[in-house]
Amino acid sequence: MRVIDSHTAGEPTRTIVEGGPELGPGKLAERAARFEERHAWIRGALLTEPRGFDAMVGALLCPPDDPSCATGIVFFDTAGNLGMCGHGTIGVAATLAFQGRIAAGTLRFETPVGIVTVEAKSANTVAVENVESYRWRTGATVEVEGLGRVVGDVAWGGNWFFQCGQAPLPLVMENVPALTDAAVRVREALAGAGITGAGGARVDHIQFFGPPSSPAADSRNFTLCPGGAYDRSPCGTGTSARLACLAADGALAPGRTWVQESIIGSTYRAHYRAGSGGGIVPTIEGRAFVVGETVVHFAPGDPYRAGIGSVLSGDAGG
Ligand code: PYC
Repeated sequence: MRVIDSHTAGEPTRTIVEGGPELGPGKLAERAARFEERHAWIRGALLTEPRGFDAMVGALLCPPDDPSCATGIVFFDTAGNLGMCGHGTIGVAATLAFQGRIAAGTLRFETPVGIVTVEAKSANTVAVENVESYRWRTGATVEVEGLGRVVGDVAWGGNWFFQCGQAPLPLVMENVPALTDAAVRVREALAGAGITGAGGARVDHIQFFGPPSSPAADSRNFTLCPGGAYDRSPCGTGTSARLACLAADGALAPGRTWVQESIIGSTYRAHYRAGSGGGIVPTIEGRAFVVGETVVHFAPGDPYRAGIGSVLSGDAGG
């Protein structure tokens, strides 16, 4: 298998460019489900030690259902598939540009939750018009052990988010372990209280928001991803969900630029237009850089070929 690694605003994407699994026929969402069920070992093999680390997001390029799309993409992290991934989309666009497979201009990528439009402004700067995003629940309240009453909004931006404007601690790097611990407890409390996204979907991304460190930014965030790592980028789908909440509150006008800062200080520029389904259609712009190309080997005698702690099964040959 051959992968190309990139980072978008500090957050890594590992794109499988050769030798990925054959997912069979069906709609992209069905093929993505098959990837999650039958090829789970690939998540462990590519995204955990000894080859990876748990902040990595993988991207599997697949034939799109819609012929107007340049590619289909299944995003995944160590916990499972992601619906959409903003930083990953920017990373895939930079990767395809690096390979000379796309030129500057506008194209479409298909994801299991919808088609996104990608404008490659240069080799490294990419704007993504995301799927329609919306607030699902306002002022959801949970009792969280050690934190007390926590109030936030549940919103969709291509993944499900709980967004809390009162961070339990200042949003600085020294507090990442404590913020991670707090966010994990919020996520468990939400699940325990039956607070979900549409159709009972698990809210698997937790975000705390606070004031930015740069005067050029509007807000800073900390994002807990489903696999348990924090997002080094400002989180593209999370920023989309944030814009949906700001729009619903009348706090951000269509077309106005919102600069979202991550916990490491990297930024996305974002704006939105009205969607056709009552939500908003956000555009997120960020920068990605290719950092490496690797041929990955799976030696049959290697007990950790699917990653430390991963179960060898299916086509991993275990
Ligand atoms: O940028 O949308 C995103 C994202 C989701 C999980 C990690 N990054």
